[in-house]
Amino acid sequence: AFHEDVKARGVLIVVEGLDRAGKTVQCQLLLDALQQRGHQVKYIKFPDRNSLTGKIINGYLQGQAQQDDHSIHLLFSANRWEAAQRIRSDLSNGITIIVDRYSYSGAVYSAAKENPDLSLEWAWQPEVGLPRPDLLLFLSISSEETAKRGGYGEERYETDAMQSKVRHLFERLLSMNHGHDVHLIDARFPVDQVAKELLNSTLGHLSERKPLETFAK
Ligand code: DGP
Ligand code: NA
Ligand code: NA
Repeated sequence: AFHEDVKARGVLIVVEGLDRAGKTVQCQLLLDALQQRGHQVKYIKFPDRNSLTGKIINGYLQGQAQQDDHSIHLLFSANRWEAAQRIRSDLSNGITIIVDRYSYSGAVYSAAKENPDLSLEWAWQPEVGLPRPDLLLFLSISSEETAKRGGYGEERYETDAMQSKVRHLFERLLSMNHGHDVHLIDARFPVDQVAKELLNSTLGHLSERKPLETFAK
C-alpha cells in the first residue's frame, strides 16, 4: 500500500544534563546501539565549536574573550539556528538525530548568571521556533555528585556554584511543559545501566510519524 512506501521521518532525541553528567559517553553508546539495530542515526553536539559563531563561543568558554551576557546568549542560540535547516532535512530523510545539549542548556546556563536583566523566561525566547525534540532525555544527577567525578575542566561555568544553579534551573525549566516527552534518567548509576535506560526510553519513540513540531511561543 502507498503508506508503507512512505519513509518514517527520523526522531529528534536530545540528551541534557550538567557538566560531567556523562552526556557525551551516553550519546555515543546510544548511537552505537541504534545503529546496531539498523537505524540511520547521527550525533550532533551544541555548541558546535567549528562554525563561525562556534569559534567565538569557544574563545568565550575558554576564557580568552569576554562577552556581554546577552550577546553571548544570542550567539549560543544562533549556533543552534545555524543547524536547524540541516536537522529538518536529515529528519525528513529518515535520519534519527541524537543531540548532545540543546535549548535547555541554552536557557539555564545563561539564566544561572543571575544577571537581573536575563531571566530564564527571557533566555528561552530565542529558542522559540527551533525544532522541538520528540524526546528529551535528562541525565539527572546533583552538582555534588558531578563534582566528585574527578573535578571539572578549566572552562567557564565549571564551578560548584554555577553547576548548582544550573541544576536548579534545569528543574524549573523541565517543570514547564514544552509538550514533548521528558525522561529523567538517574545518572548516578554505572555507565552500562544508564545506557540501558536511555535505550529503553528511546525504543518506544523510534516509529515517530507525527510531523516535527517547533518550540511554541
Ligand atoms: P560542552 O562542550 O558540552 O562541555 O559545553 C560547553 C559549556 O557551555 C558547558 O558548560 C555548557 C555550556 N553551554 C552549552 N550550551 C549553552 C548555551 O546555549 N548557552 C550558554 N550560556 N551555555 C551553554
Ligand atoms: Na563542559
Ligand atoms: Na555543549
